[in-house]
Amino acid sequence: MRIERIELRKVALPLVSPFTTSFGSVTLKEIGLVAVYSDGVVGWGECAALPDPIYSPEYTDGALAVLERYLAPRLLGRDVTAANVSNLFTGIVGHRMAKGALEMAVIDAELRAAGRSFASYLGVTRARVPAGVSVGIMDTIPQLVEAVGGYLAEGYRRIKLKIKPGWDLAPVAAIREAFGDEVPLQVDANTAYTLGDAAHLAKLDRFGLLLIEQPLGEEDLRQHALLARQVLTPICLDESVVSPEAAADAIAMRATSVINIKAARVGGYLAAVKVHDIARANGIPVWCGGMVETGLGRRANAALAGLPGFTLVGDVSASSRFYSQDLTEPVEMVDGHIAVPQGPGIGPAPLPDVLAAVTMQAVAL
Ligand code: NPG
Repeated sequence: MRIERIELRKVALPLVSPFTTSFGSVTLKEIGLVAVYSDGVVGWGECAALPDPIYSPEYTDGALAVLERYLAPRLLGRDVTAANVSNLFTGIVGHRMAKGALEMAVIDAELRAAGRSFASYLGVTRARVPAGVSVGIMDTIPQLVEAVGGYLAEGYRRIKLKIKPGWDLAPVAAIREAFGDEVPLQVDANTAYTLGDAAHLAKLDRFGLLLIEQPLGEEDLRQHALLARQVLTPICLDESVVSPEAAADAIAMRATSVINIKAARVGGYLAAVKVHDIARANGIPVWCGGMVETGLGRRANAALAGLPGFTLVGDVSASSRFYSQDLTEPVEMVDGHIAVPQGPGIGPAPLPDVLAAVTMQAVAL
């Protein structure tokens, strides 16, 4: 399809409550949006980067600048297919979230034009995926217990607790005590520890957690492999797995026995499928991570999570987990599950009124 026009927008959506991780709090999600115009259809892509470079080097304004100056010009006026978009970015180093957003918009446009769903494009036949929720660091343990109780009552099938030094053993113990050992529970440190904390992290073993996510630094693959020998709980990498190649290395080094797949982090949904395939071929279970996406990325994630290697419950939640007003029709949780969208494209487009109200800046190329 010929790419006639590309629009880049920055939108800002307030979160229902601050979301705090070991690297800071997010209260307002500033999101880069890409709209690709071709043959009478519009394809939408969402850039999952955060407003600040605290999770990865990318951030919303930086991603939009790279999209405008380097990535969009490579597609404009050309005939492209979703499958060859990433080849057109050859020579532009890094900026995977920006690249993934533009590729997502082309996938959406291509599928809308063909009247085909993203699930069918991925070969996904599951109609729904179980919903999991990521619970941020709170001021007090009673607050955390109340929040987790609320999510369990809503029907979430798995709880992930954010941890950091000083907020780890006690909150996990409190959740086990309040809700029992049967609740599928895991923790996410977002790189907050060092290998010197191995003995401390091993104290989490007694809680029967599904996994400890990204305890050490993004570049500490070798140290994760050493840590994995000192704790019984499976180690799961997130930040470290920035590409299919990084996934293959981490697996080969035994630095990880589970992988959190976030399409944005690895450069888009097609690279995410590659990570899935590598993990599956090596017997490594995967689950779908989230980046506080709007309905656009949230529905795309639900489809991705339908692939057969996604055997663990992901951070695939309802829009209401983060947004009182989503950009699209809200993603609903029914019976603890999120539907895999079956309509054309990645899912419903942004609601025009909402889009207009939350757009902070826009540029048309
Ligand atoms: O459900 O969308 C979601 C958020 C899940 O905890 C989540 N994401 O490190 O996995 C993470 C974390 C995150 C959130 C990372 C915001 C970066 C920013």
